[in-house]
Formats: sequence, structure tokens, C-alpha cells
Amino acid sequence: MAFVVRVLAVLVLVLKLSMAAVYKVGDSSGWTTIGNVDYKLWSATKNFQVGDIIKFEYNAQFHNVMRVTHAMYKTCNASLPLETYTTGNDSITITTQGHHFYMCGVPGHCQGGQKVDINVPRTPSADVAPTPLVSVSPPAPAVKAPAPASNVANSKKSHSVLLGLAGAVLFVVFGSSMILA
Ligand SMILES: *[C@@H]1O[C@H](CO)[C@@H](O)[C@H](O)[C@H]1NC(C)=O
Ligand SMILES: *[C@@H]1O[C@H](CO)[C@@H](O)[C@H](O)[C@H]1NC(C)=O
Ligand SMILES: [Cu+2]
Repeated sequence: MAFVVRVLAVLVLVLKLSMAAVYKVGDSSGWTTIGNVDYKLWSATKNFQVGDIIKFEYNAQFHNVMRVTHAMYKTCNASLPLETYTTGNDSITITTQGHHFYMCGVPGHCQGGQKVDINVPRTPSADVAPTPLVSVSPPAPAVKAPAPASNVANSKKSHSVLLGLAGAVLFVVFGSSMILA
């Protein structure tokens, strides 16, 4: 019985991981001031979930990405960003529900519309494991503390966490099926 529960738990985890989507901000336009991309419209058409990856692609000579508070987002205030990304190819994993505000910190760009609100609707029951049988803890505990400033380290870390999870899942799936066989 314990095996069955464990296999079920692993299946739920696999399902959750495989459902994580990657969204490129601005789609083919990317993260830019050219063409007056409507990032509000772009994000309004998405159904963001915890675990999804938001990709910012841009020319790092001309733009950057800053995560900011709601107040800073509204006023395009880049003086004290919570996080700054500068590679031009930044993947950010969304780990919490609620609003995630991003803007370009280059003077004038946010005012020109280069800002986006990634909103994961707060649904108390939606992100909780569906059955009490499942004994694993949720994959990504919501961490409120600001992450390290370096986005490179950040994305590397989240990738290795995902790889680690995937490895563990494979191990358990294969291990269990061998024991059950
Ligand atoms: C910008 O935001 C920072 C941090 O919240 C704040 O200290 C500063 O007063 C703000 N500047 C303006 C012009 O609103
Ligand atoms: C961004 O990085 C990914 C790998 O993380 C790579 O596949 C992609 O080609 C890169 N895109 C650009 C525009 O550099
Ligand atoms: Cu910019």
C-alpha cells in the first residue's frame, strides 16, 4: 500500500512538472520598446501558474529586467529593484501566487510601456496536493525572501532543482516498478 501511495505521489509530481509552461514575454517581439508591444494585453491572455517559466529575451545593450514592487511598477521607479536581470535571455521561474511586477530599468522605457505584470491568481485550493494520501511536500515552498541578485545563478539553481526533482522522480518510478514487478 505504501508503494502505491508513493507511486501516486510521484505521478502527481510528474504531472505538475510537465504542466509547467514557458512563456516568452511579448512572444515573437520579445522584451522591447520597438513596436509598442502591449504587455498588458500579452499577459492578460495567459493563464500563469506557479512553476511556470517567464522568459525575457532582449538586446542586453539596450534593455534589462527589474522585478519591482507594485508602487514602483505603477510609477516606473527603478531606484530600488528587488531583483535585476541583465543577460538578454533571462528565464524566471514563478514560485509564488499573486502579482509579479517587472519593468525595464533603462530611463524612459517603462514609461513607454516596457513593463509587465505576471499575475498568478490566488486560488487557495488549486495549488494544494489534491488528496490527503499524498505525503510528499509541494515541490517549491513559497519563499518570500528576495533571491540572490544574480539571475545567472538563479536560473542555474532552479534548473538544477528541476533536474534534481526529475532525477528523483525517475529513480522512484523505476525503482518502484522494479520492486513491484
Ligand atoms: C522610488 O522607490 C524607492 C523605494 O521604494 C523610494 O525610496 C523612492 O522614494 C521612490 N522614488 C520616487 C521618485 O518615488
Ligand atoms: C536563450 O537560452 C536558451 C537556453 O537557455 C537557448 O536555447 C536560446 O537559444 C537562447 N536565446 C537567445 C536569443 O540567446
Ligand atoms: Cu528597455
